Amino acid sequence: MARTKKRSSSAPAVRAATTARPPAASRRARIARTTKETEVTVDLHLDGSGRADVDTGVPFLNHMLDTFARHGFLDLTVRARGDLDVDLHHTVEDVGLVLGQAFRDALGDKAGIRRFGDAACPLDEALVTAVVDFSGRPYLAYNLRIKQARVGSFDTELVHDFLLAFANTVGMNLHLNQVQGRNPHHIIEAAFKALARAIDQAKQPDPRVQGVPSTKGAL
Ligand SMILES: [Mn+2]
Repeated sequence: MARTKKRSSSAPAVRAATTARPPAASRRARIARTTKETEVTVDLHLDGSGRADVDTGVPFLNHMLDTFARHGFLDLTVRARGDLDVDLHHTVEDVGLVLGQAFRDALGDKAGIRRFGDAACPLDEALVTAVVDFSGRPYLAYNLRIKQARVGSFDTELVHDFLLAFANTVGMNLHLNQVQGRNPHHIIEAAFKALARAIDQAKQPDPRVQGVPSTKGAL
């Protein structure tokens, strides 16, 4: 009998990145990733109705992902179990990572999509802008100026960690700028709404776009 090599529990159960990506005709993806710190599963449909079913064990993150799905017209299911007894960090960062992998897979080779998107969203006194480019070149310009360390039990600096993991694994350029704001819940929620609306633009098929929207021929 052939010996089968057992995957170690710390090895992520995800496919390695490839340079030439196939089209994702379904615009759906399902990614599961297990490490010694977290277990995360994401089901994503880019052409959804804004329906979210999110349980990460981190209530504020659940709230943000619910908002993100709603305003991004995504169907999104997220299940995460992490070592919250240590810190929220592993779980929040790994959800960002797996969500990004799901986007990357669901976008496929990005043929025929708009690629760029931008949005400005207010929430009471807060106003945040998001500009995205599914460029294949990961970059995050993070300019939220949140003075408070926490929203409830959620560490506000984890927003940066979440978005960095997300932008890196999608392979997207993301510029997030706080125009103004005082309340940290408002600032973060406005950021997630702006991100959702910008991504909704960028993921849209555009009949004028022939093939992959790049002079290089690949993204
Ligand atoms: Mn809220």
